[in-house]
Amino acid sequence: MHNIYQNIITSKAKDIKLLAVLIDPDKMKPNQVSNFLNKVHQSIATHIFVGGSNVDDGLTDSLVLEIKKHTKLPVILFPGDVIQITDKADGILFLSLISGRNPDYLIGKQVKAVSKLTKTDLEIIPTGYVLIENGKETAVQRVSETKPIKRSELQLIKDTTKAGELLGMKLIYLEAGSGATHPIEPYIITEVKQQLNIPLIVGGGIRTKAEMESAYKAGADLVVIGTAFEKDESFFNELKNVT
Ligand code: 1GP
Repeated sequence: MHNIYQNIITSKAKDIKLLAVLIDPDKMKPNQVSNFLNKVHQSIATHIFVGGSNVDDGLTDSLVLEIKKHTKLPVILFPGDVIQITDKADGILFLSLISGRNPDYLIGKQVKAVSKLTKTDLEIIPTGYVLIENGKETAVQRVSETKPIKRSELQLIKDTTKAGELLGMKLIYLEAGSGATHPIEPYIITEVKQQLNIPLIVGGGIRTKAEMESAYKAGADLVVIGTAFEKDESFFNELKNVT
């Protein structure tokens, strides 16, 4: 029995902020995992997300197996495609790209995933995935062939995230895209947060502790950071767990 979602809900209720470190199987080799996770464990990170937009078949499975050997943190798949599903993880964000209008990423890939998912013990967490433009084309945009919502379309962003909640999704993920030039603006996070009851994940382009904290302050319950750690592992020093 997993309790990943319940723990997120409990943390939200207690206003304990969560941090997921995103590992892209395309960018990390199994022999780098142990060293990387040592740094993760000294930081305030609470979750490991694993996923990417362009990952070859089989890579995720072997990488997650290695990650699980070295951590007790929950390992959650954040898959860009059905081939990234592996039973070696603890859970999966079962994403629907609700900001886009590509039926494949709204429901098609989810249907294809079912035969794999039902053979696993993964905790499946339905997640409304909302891509917001950040000034340059991101991998999600390219791969999914969808348009992000413009930052200026605040009402559309709010209505899209609320529609996800009303459809029964358990999390909303506000995404600027991996390596985004700038993170989602705090006022957007706040506006979205104010009308949501479910937990809010924010990621994409967060490179400093200040940006992370401003996302939390604006209302993010869980922040996701990938590129900043890939580029410079000393960033973990800024996020040391001092307790
Ligand atoms: C990408 O939100 C995640 O899907 C993390 O983005 O790699 O820019 O931290 P970064």
